[in-house]
Amino acid sequence: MLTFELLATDGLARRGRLQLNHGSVETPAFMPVGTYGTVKGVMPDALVEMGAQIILGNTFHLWLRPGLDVLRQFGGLHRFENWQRPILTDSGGFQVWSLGASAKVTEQGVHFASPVNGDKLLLTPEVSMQIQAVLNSDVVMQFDECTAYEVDGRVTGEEAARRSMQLSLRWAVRCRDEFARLENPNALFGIVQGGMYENLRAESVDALAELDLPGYAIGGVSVGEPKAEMERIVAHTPQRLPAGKPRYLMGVGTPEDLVYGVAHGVDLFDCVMPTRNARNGHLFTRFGDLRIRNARYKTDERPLDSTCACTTCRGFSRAYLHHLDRCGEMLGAMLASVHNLHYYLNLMREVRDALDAGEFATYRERFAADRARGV
Ligand code: PRF
Ligand code: ZN
Repeated sequence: MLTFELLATDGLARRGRLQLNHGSVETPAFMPVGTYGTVKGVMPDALVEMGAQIILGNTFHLWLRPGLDVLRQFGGLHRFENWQRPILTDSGGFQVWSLGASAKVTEQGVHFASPVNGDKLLLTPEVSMQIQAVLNSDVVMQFDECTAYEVDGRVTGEEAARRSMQLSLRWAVRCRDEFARLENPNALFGIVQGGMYENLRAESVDALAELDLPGYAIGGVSVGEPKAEMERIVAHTPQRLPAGKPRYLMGVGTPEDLVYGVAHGVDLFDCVMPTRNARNGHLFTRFGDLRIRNARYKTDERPLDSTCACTTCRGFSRAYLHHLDRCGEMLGAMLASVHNLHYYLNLMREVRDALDAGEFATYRERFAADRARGV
């Protein structure tokens, strides 16, 4: 079950509310990534406290470990990972694709060797739907092929991008049929592909809209292309999707990318950046990014961000976080992950408030000026 309500618009930007089986999601929203059934380094109650409304899981990883028997025993992913709010799962298409040469794509699906034990596996649209039904994900993503930006330094040409996009469309139909056969009570989202070609993106949008799915994602961006290319696609595609349905930009991005996406009609985002960068000492703040490893923070008693209300900023100094990072202490990665996720979730909260107040354009200018100020 899924309903999507548009509460306000400002230019192409939208303020909405998504109703899913495990609860509602105020949009625009950022979804923390929990690949293996854990948002790395962050407890579920901390996610709730910082305002996470929905988190991700990955079909591919959870299929390999712990496997379907354990997940079936727990009645799905929610009880297994102790997360009661909505979950969206990616279909495995992108994750298998990320294995690169060791994966072989055919009409049937993707053949690959398990990176865990070397077993020969075949992931198909049907298998992906079956796994995501066992997970009981609130939002199920179609199985797709993410078109590479370039292979061996050569940008993917239009004909190759078209074949890949059309394969994803045929897989979307198979996903819809299998999802219906399984009588899955959740929501299936289609994924727009088409590489860097606006005509192909438009064809993909039109064909997916015909399937009348409850939501749509934009895939195949943030795959190594120049920033200007990503922005060109994000300026083109979201506004062409059905207005009454949620739009999800997959795997994007920096704080600036999120605000740009909202301005062009995107409702949902996910990205490993806040958690992955946290583990590498890269912190996001209202006044720009900060590398906690830098010697200048050795004696700095200030919090990471004086305007941040997160647990980390309320109790810990830059000097302490610098120390933990230098020593490789796990608490350092945990505190940094809490802060970065809080920053992303709060950014989306501020964007929603600005849209509610009809002040998104002003907010966008202040956001850019603040971020350029420097920490
Ligand atoms: N397809 C799927 N998942 C994804 C992507 C995609 O194209 C991307 C691209 N940025 C991230 N995650 N299924
Ligand atoms: Zn903070």
